[in-house]
Amino acid sequence: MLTKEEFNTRLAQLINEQEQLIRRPNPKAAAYNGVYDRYENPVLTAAHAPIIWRYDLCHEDNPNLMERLGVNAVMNSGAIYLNGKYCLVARVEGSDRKSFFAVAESDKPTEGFRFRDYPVILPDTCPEETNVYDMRLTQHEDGWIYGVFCSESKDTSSNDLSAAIAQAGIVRTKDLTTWERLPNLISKSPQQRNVVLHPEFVDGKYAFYTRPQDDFISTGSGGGVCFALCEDITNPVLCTEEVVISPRVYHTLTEVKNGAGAVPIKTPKGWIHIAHGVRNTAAGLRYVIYVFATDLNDPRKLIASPSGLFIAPHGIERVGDVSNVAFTNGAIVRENGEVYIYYASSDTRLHVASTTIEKLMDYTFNTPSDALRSADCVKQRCELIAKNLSAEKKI
Ligand code: M1P
Repeated sequence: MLTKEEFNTRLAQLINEQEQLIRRPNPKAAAYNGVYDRYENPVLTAAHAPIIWRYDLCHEDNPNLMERLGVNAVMNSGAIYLNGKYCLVARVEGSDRKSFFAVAESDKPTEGFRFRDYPVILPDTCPEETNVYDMRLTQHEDGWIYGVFCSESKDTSSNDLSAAIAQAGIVRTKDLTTWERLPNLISKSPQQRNVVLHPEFVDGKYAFYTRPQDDFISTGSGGGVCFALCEDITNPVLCTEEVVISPRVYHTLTEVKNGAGAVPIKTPKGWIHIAHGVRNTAAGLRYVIYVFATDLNDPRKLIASPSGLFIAPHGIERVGDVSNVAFTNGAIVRENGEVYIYYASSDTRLHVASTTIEKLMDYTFNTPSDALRSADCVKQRCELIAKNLSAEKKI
């Protein structure tokens, strides 16, 4: 048992260590690919979770200053620039495995993120809901900020204890403080995850990117990232077929599944989507981030598919609770064209990569598409080599 004095000293140490963590500078990492910059440190980790969320600070009740409610991971975050702050709505996973949402904000896009005192209090309208995670934040042209997230419940029709049902939950807010819960999205698919609301009306209707799936983990007959419309967001029933806009393709990084990530970014040449693709390996599923673009006037129409992965987990990012995962569900675009992509590694911590609209467009529209066969990929690469060698002769 700690004396009151020891208790206070230890607590002061905890507070000081966390302050240093939050205030530590986050320099750009040295690696270069011309597309984006990575940063040396994650922007949010479990250690950023406020001490008041985890410890009982009353010496009488907690004389050993024990952590009572641990936090296991901070990851997949929705992102928005609001009232002069970079705001992240992070997925915080308690050590009890239940996730919840919490707002962390900073004046800077790449460092200094600090959680608000309380997590997000979602209206508890779904008694069967066991877990919530991965909120996408859409600043919609109707004036609301929508949060679309995975609402997970036990599948009571199955004898399998781990059988679950994923649905798309919907909330809306103006300030990230007060949240109104709307009904879950109704689609023809038995399961939905990675659902994103498009920021503009399409044909006068709300538009969703969906990811139909037959099973909680396996997409089964689900063909990829889809697009569908909805008349009334307060009664969110999809009123058009879900059409595949970014398909799963054999022997590519989307073979097993894929899913929409950040809210699509509007550029002069099209909507740029930063999504995730999943392939299987002997070491389990590998999640990477990839990019595609759809038509400005018809976001159902795929207009660019740069080949290969955009962000893969690097170094320490490859290890965590679910290793070999890079996953994004939030990006912030500033008026000056800066873009900050918040991505999580291995379901454990959150990082940022920075780029610009100009570079994103260059990457999206000038990177060749996947040639789909080794022989054709070699041809593609030889063309590049030949071009470079002939340019070298001219220099
Ligand atoms: O564990 C990796 C990711 O798995 C899920 O993504 P998907 O539905 O595409 O398999 C999500 O649960 C996500 O939270 C998680 O990071």
